[in-house]
Amino acid sequence: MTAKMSSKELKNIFEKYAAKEGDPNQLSKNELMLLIQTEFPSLLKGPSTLDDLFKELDKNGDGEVSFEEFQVVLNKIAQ
Ligand SMILES: [Ca+2]
Ligand SMILES: [Ca+2]
Repeated sequence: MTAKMSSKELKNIFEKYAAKEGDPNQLSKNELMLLIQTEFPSLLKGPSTLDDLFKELDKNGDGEVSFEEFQVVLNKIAQ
């Protein structure tokens, strides 16, 4: 059901949510939660929780997700 999404479309979504609070180029956990719940709710079905997803995406462990880190989601929704 998920249409293939380009990196550009993903960037638009990222920027929309990343700008809600704090650094506009980084997703906080709150912002990620909103984004996933609204745009990709299917990612939270099954065993992975938002906490798991956030930890997985935040590769450098700074507590926020940059667009570079966020792009991993593209592979997930393509599955
Ligand atoms: Ca932000
Ligand atoms: Ca990070």
